[in-house]
Amino acid sequence: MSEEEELVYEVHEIVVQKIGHVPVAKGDFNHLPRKVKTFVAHCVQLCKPRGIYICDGDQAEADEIIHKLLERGTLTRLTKYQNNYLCRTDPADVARVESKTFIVTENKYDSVPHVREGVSGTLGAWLSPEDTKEELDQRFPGCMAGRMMYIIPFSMGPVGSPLSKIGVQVTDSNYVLLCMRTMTRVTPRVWEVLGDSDFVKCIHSLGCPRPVQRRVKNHWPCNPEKVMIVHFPEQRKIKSFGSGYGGNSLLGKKCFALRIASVIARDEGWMAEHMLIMSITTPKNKEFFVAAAFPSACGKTNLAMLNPSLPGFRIQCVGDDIAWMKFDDSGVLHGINPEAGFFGVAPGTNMKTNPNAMLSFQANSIFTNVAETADGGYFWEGLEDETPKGIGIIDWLGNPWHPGCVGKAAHPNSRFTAPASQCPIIHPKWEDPKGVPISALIFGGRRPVGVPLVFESKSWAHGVLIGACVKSEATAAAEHQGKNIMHDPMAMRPFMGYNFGHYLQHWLDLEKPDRQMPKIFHVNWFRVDSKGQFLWPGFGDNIRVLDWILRRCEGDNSIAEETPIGYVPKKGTIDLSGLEGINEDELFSLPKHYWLDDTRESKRFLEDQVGIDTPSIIFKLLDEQEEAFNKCPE
Ligand code: OXD
Ligand code: MN
Repeated sequence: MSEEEELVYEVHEIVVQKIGHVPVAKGDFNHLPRKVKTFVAHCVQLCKPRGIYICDGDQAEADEIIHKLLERGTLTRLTKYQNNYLCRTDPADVARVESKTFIVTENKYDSVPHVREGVSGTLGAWLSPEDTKEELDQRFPGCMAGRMMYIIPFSMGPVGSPLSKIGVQVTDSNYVLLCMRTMTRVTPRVWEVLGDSDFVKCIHSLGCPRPVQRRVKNHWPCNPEKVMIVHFPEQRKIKSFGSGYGGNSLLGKKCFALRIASVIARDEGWMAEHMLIMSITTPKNKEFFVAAAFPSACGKTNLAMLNPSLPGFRIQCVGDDIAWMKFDDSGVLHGINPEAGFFGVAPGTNMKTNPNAMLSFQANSIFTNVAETADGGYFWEGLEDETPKGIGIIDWLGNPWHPGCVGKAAHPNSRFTAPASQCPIIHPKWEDPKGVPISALIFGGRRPVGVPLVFESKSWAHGVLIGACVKSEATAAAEHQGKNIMHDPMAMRPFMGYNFGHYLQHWLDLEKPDRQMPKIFHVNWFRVDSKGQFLWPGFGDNIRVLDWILRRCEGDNSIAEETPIGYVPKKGTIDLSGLEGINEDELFSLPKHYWLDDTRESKRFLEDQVGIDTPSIIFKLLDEQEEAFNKCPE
């Protein structure tokens, strides 16, 4: 019996139900599955909320919560649209806090790799169970005093799909409840599907018990000094304290669907990845699904909803951020989007860069830390041409703003939260419990120099190496300033739930003779010329690269040539019709000394960061790459 199951709780059903002395404000505690009752009772005893609210996901619940948040001033109605709201957070709570995010296991090396002595590890942070207990004991006891505790039943993936998983989140934030309703499937059907099985336990608190100890800014209670997000993969549990912001508080997303799910996936033989899933139908009416992993803020949402510039192609979106994939009995990899909404970076999104995203959030959406126009609209950098000229704008901090002002109108990590079902090109099978068959996996990053527009791995293992070597220019979401290139292996650096070396081995082990292994590619839309100008137009023109990828998936060997980094397109095999001034030679060149340096740097990174946990084939392939470049003419 676990510590939680041993707890004794009493339910009194006289006037209102009570757990201990805490009244149940909504819902029927008696009808919850047994293990959920135990979990909730434990949370009540620990957090001491003033009441318990068991969520049912219906519209009346949303109306009630929105009404409360409007009254309090946390949300403002954006009157230009239907049921759209603006939320300004405390300016100290605007992004994921990687430095306070930990994985807790008995054995350190289950969580993180053996790094070289004197090197600080960047692939996840481990905290011992003892230190974790000490930290959490300073935070959680009584942390919900004077606040309601919301109990949120949610399914990641279609309710009841064999690929889906169930979580229960308790939170004292009704903003979090509202967003969880969009980003996951919140419904009492979850209780039925769950029965007596286990679920992922998610405990979230703003860390602001009443009476509040710190000044609350923007009606956004939080506790930035004490933020802590801890994952217990062995217990399938997450505890998050002090932040109400997206990735820290919507625990179904990064915490569950990536960090905890990557561990479940390893144990059960599947994959939980930071990948979009999209469908491409060719002019010959053949449909393919691909999954693609790019580091945060590299345009996954834009690619997932691409508006193709080549005639005859059709794109449909399955998901924009996370893919759960499993080989079926016939050896075909099938993927689902475990999420139900988009939590996208707002700045840069407009009718040119991503019309389908724009159309997804014209109603029923929440905008966090964007600017507001005087006519009740949203505004952010990138919307200048789509906003009435001269209109009054209030920035994300609540101050008047006009073009040319110092400072940004919207926070660079400001977000839209929109139901995926509202995307005009959402795939009819996006909720298919079987998932969709995946033909290709694509990695990518922002690589201004050296890296060609597209290349293909020589084998599955070589594809794993390509994923392990993903790097990108740093972004706002990654908490870093400046333009340095950072390693983000598999685009999972901030989201790894276990030892990255073991993760690479898990990927390698997925290859089996009776499986149709997807082909693996790497793309780079961001290469620049010597003047710093992009060599590739990107956005809708990326269909030209996808077209080449699909022809490779169909087995066209005439369009590729082998190089030390893999297969690249033979000159003239990417469809450039209607495009002018593309410098194919520069776009595809493989500068020998750049690649020698890059290969050695990647090797050093893996030696430093993954050390003895790195599967030996990875180093062997890197050595082969270095040798092949050494043999290339100057
Ligand atoms: C995200 C991220 O929010 O990757 O999706 O940071
Ligand atoms: Mn992401």
